[in-house]
Amino acid sequence: MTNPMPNPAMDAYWMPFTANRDFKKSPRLIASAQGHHYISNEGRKIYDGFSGLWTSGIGHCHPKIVEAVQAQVGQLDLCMGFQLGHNKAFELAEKLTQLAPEGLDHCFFTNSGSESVDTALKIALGYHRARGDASRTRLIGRQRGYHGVNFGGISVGGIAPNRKMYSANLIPGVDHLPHTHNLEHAAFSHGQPEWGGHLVEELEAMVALHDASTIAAVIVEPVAGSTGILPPPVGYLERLREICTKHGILLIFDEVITAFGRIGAPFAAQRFGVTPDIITTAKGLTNGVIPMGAVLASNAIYQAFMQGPEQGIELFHGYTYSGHPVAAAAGLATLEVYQEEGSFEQARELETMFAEVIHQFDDHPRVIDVRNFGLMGAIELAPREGAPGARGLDAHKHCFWDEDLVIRNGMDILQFSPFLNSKPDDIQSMFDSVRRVIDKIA
Ligand code: PXG
Ligand code: PLP
Repeated sequence: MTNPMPNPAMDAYWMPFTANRDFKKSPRLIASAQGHHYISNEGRKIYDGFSGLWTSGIGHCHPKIVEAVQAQVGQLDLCMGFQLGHNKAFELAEKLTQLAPEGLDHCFFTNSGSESVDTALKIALGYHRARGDASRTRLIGRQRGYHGVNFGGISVGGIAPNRKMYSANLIPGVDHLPHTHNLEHAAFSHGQPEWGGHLVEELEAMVALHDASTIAAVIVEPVAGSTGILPPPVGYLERLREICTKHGILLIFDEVITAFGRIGAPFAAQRFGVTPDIITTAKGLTNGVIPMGAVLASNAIYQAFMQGPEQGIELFHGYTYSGHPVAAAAGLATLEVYQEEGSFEQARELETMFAEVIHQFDDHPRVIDVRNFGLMGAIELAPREGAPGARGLDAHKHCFWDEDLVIRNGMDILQFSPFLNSKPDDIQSMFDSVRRVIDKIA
């Protein structure tokens, strides 16, 4: 135990995606972090089973990233990013496109996954228009998809509570493919389910209904994350690529979670051998240290915009902090560490052990499904009668208070995002803790 840090006044801060009133009664506050642990305000050392929020795959306060950020902030804190630039943003774009699947040669910087998604949707719409194909305006997402919280992202997203307050104001002309989760046919699948590949054919039905000439893009998470880990059924992504190519529809992979080693490769696109036209990223780009996102686009897309008078702005879009120097420095240091430490390979090696340990819950009486891919895993608990989500939140709280462990719950789905460089023993003891907790909570 280290010295306790007093808790602050709680009232003013409106917390994101949090039960504010419940939280403030018994706050779970973090004072510092190092490597694989948090230190709570009361001085407990707590294992982080979620790598931040899918963000910090190589651990907290990695010395190389900390040093790069400290040096940068004293050298160039900010430079105007519109009509002015600085080396590190260009260097990071180069490095990132080298890491990306072949053909994704251009990089637009944002500050978050939500901004990456809205940027990608705008680029997709703009691309068709720039090519004189302006009737391609329809966007297709997927049920249960999470694409951040901005208006574009919630429109193509498929999570009801994120949408319902704004249902009259979502962007028009959006359809949703069916999600791929099925307890009857695919519960307890190890990795990619055998069942469900046929669901992608719904896209052909949408093309038949609307005509391909009206459809701009399809956006999916290669492995759906936030909704509770839904790996793509065998053959699904390959067929999705085929249908999109056949009909001139752009394919966007939202890789905010799946990029940077989370599934044992730089990008999910490479792991699955399916190359989209656009990839959105954030989170692991800087190991979560400084907010930053990036949209990677194919050369064909970039070139479609590079027309007209050379002094004209080609894309009327950008954020004050696009390519921020401190974020870029963090990104460069992070990519270097991934390479030096072999983080993506480390993750790939851990995934078999992770799968074995998480599937030890398959026969637990309170568990209705266990899903995994790479270092993404979910244990779905049976909901309590009349109180959906209560059992999951209880599990999160008991892990925190009784087991010194942070896990995440989305309703009754417990989610795990272990560090890329986890020690196998730590993964085992995390699940020992989880078992004690779900054995004892009602
Ligand atoms: N797209 C995807 C696929 C994401 O997972 C976003 C966009 C939005 O990123 P920002 O940086 O705007 O939050 C995300 C973010 C969870 C959880 O519990 C997942 C996310 C965010 C918060 C919680 O799984 N993903
Ligand atoms: N609102 C106002 C009044 C602004 O001036 C700006 C940017 O200049 C924004 C919103 C957008 O902010 P950001 O570029 O950080 O997304």
